[in-house]
Amino acid sequence: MGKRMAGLCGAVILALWTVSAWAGETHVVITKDMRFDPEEITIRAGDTVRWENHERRQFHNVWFREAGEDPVPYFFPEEYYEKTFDEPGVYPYVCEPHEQRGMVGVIKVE
Ligand SMILES: [Cu+2]
Repeated sequence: MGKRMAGLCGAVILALWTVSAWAGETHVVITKDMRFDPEEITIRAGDTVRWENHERRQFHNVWFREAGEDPVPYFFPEEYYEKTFDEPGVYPYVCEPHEQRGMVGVIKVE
């Protein structure tokens, strides 16, 4: 392999690594029967969580109240909400209308 070829390979590998490091993974949390499944999930910084509504009729939302955020709009059956976590930490959240029924969860970001 010539020097130029080796340099090109290195550039391609670096580019692929950069893209994959930047993209992160998407983790699914299902809302069904008035609970988050799983209730606790550990992800890496840069990953995304997608809450999918698998109910037949019931809407839900997620509210990171302790982080001082506003509740997100309700998502209905077959809809979802996505949020990317860039900073390591522990992020508890609730479903605003169903917190009293125990619909709570936590995202741990490493
Ligand atoms: Cu709910």
